[in-house]
Amino acid sequence: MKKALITGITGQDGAYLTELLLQKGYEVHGIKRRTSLFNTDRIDHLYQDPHEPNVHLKLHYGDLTDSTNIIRIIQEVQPDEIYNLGAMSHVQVSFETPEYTADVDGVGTLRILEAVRLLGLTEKTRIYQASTSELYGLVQEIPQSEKTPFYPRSPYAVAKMYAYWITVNYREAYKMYACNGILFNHESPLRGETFVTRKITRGVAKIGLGMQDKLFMGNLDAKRDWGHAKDYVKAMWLILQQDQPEDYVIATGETNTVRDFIRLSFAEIGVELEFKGEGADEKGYVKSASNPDFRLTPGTEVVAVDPRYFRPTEVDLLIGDSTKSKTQLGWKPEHDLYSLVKDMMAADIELFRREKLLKDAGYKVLNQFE
Ligand code: NDP
Ligand code: GDR
Repeated sequence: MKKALITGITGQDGAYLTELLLQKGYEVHGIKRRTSLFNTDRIDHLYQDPHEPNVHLKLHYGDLTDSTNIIRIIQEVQPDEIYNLGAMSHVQVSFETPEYTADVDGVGTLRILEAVRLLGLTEKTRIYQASTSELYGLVQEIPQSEKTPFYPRSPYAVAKMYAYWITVNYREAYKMYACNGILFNHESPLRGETFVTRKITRGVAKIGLGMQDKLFMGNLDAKRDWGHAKDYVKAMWLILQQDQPEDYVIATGETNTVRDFIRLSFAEIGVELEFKGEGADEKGYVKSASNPDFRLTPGTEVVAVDPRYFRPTEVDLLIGDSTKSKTQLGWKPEHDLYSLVKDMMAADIELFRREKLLKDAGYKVLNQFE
């Protein structure tokens, strides 16, 4: 039975990857951080009571800033594959916490590679590094491929650039099977609530159900190549199953604006939007509403721009060329933007329908201070 170790197992990708690897018969080990409240919601359905026999999912407390912890866990687990998904992954937050981001996202990767080397596991353990389309930053070329030069535009991207190159360097210096998956944005119903897609689908579901008035957004012109996380974790696994370690771009090859994503999300509740104004003054209004389950009046303002969400330096346009992964890995996404939006909207409508039902029935959120 193969053993995999996943850093960032409690995140969006960690959860889907765990599901995939368990299905493939792996013993999966994950590193989770100690938090004051439970942080394992996304993998609770996969959790196995450690008192039961044949437990295939095991969690270890740890942190990418703690070398000795990383070394000990890798020594204990002796993994065949490590998926380094742990990161402070929010681009805007990285402007607020640049040093911490460099430590976790940059040096954290070095800690993993160095632990594998120190423990004499260079021939046994294959390493996947969660690299990102944010490396491309300021547009140098479109579409962006493995050969496109990098121009990172945030502390997050700069930290990930270190991680990218240290992975390449350890591969070349110590003949390690260490690879970068340069993944473009990928989303799902498990996406963190402050990333743009999930913020939109949650907001639109709540607006439709009469639980929120308006969405306050940042740059509506930003263009992203959005895929589904379920498809992208399959690529991570494929990258570690090849004869030779190489780096791969994983993307859909389609790009859309944030405004397009908002439009498509509102369309899921039967609302057609019209946008008026420009930049910080742009607003979105209900043009027509056709679904009687979601009552919205034409003319209502439901989207406004709040410059608070603008970034000091923005990545304007991402669109990936994943020809290499299609031909070499045989990877192909099953979802397109429409099915992604559908999946996310259905999940958030369900989530807030339940919340509304409880509220309407007189249940309040439990608050021990009341
Ligand atoms: P999430 O933000 O959903 O998950 C990040 C994970 O990292 C969480 O499990 C988090 O733990 C953990 N983590 C954060 N800080 C530390 C730390 N100091 N030590 C150990 N673990 C830590 O990210 P995604 O699942 O979306 O992304 C996975 C990886 O892929 C990340 O590295 C991200 O940068 C990268 N990536 C993501 C893309 C995307 O579009 N989703 C695209 C390209 C790359 P906790 O739950 O406790 O916060
Ligand atoms: P990104 O994702 O920065 O691409 O990083 P995010 O969803 O945060 O932003 C995408 C684009 O939308 C614009 N935007 C807003 N973003 C947020 N979060 N909130 C808003 O209100 C808003 N309004 C407009 C942003 O300016 C940006 O242009 C994600 C992360 O998962 C990274 O970890 C990963 O490496 C990259 O994707 C690929």
